[in-house]
Amino acid sequence: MSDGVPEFAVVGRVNMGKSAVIATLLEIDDNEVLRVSPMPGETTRCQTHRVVFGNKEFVRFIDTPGFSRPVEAMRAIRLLHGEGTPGRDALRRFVAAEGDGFTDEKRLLEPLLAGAGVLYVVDPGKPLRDDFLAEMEILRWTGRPRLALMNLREDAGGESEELWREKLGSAFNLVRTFDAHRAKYAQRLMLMKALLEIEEGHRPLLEETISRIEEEWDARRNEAAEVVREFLAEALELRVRARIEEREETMPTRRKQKEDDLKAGYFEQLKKLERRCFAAMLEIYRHHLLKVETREDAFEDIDLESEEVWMKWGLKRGQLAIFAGVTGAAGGAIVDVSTGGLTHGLGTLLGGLGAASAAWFKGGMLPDLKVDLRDGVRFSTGETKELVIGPPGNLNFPWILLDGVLVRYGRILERAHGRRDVELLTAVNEEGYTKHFPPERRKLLGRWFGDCAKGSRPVGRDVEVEVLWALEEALREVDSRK
Ligand SMILES: Nc1nc2c(ncn2[C@@H]2O[C@H](COP(=O)(O)OP(=O)(O)OP(=O)(O)O)[C@@H](O)[C@H]2O)c(=O)[nH]1
Ligand SMILES: [Mg+2]
Repeated sequence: MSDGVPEFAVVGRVNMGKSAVIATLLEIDDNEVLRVSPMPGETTRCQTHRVVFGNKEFVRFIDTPGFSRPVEAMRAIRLLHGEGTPGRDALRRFVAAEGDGFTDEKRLLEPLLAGAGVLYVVDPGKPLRDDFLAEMEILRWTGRPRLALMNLREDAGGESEELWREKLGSAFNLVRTFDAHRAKYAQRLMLMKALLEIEEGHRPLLEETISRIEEEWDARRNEAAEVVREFLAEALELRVRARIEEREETMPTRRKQKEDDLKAGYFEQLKKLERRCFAAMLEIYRHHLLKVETREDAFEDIDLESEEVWMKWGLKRGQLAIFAGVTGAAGGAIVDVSTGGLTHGLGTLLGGLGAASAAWFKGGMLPDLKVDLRDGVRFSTGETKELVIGPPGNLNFPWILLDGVLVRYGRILERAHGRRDVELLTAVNEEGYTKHFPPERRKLLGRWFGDCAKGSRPVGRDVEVEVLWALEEALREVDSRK
């Protein structure tokens, strides 16, 4: 550590999840960069992973090969040392000795002898045997600050966990739990803070690391909010047009065909916008193994009265309570017939909502949810006969879009980078978030949705910033609720 950058060597038995811990902590989901694998003995050499902000290096984590013969190694070191407790000198001689076969142990001890702190990873689901005690003993002899991490697996627990905690408590400065497959931002931050506790000598740099991590997390949320805002605006402004000839217009089947094609085209575009939004979010949060669902059929039939369709959207029907919340927000918003030819879109509905929401409150019944897309299909009044399809006339539509995004945002934040399985970014019948929005936010967004849907997204910077903040706040809530 001659250059003053704090180092921590992640050590432990083979296959304990050492590499997975680093991968999750540093958000590395690429096996080419950091190999996590069910094959024991996967990491055979020390590999350094650096935390860098700007051009400055803040802290290093060294992935090491696991202990493979700890009991024998302990004996060999004792033998080298003779009477009393071995220390760094004995360990140095052990590492320098040749021909005794303790390749893994020597490699993992090297960074510790060079001054790295110890991050000892165990799987508390494993029985605590003598060989683990030998590992702890050898690590104690290094005299380096030591943090033990219990990499709790989903199915772990029980007595052995308590036993582990007790033993680790006496041999380490600090014991923490950390599930490499499920740890989220809060746990990662906790782990960084734990390093600060054991490595007092590097306090300023580690404190700066923590605040950089926090700042970056906020910056990402801000960026994500912007992605969401642009997605919602584009989705609500989306219009798909097709020309229709006079004779087609008079033939019901032809006309129907035209409308159906238009509808399909509209949803195709909507899907594209949605996919782009999720892809951008995955990039912001550095995920490559989470894949945007193709949702081939998700939009096809948008009859929101069917439970099945709700499930397809990944949302619970309870979502709909939001309906009541937006009333009065955009009173009187009416689509200009001469511009888009859209006479019965979302904008119009926003104006005449009082009675419906009152009924919703009183009777606890569901408001009329049917999205009749044909409401949006109208002849434009210009020279060319044109069919235009715009956002579904249902007032819930933007809220459903937003909930779909928020639920998936939650799923993105939940995914640990230490996992190596490919996963689809889906939502499975989840509670949404928008119905818990405070009235002010609903009102602000409701009005903005209405404007966007009318095709008159506010140009003022103030509104855009307010909307961004509102969305950021919503994302923050997802982060703290998950
Ligand atoms: N379920 C679950 N599996 C985990 C967890 N951590 C690691 N694993 C799995 O355990 C296996 C070993 O993980 P690695 O991170 O490669 O373990 P390692 O300690 O680096 O192993 P070596 O490099 O071989 O010493 C992989 O299949 C991981 O996916 C966890 O928290 N939960
Ligand atoms: Mg490894």
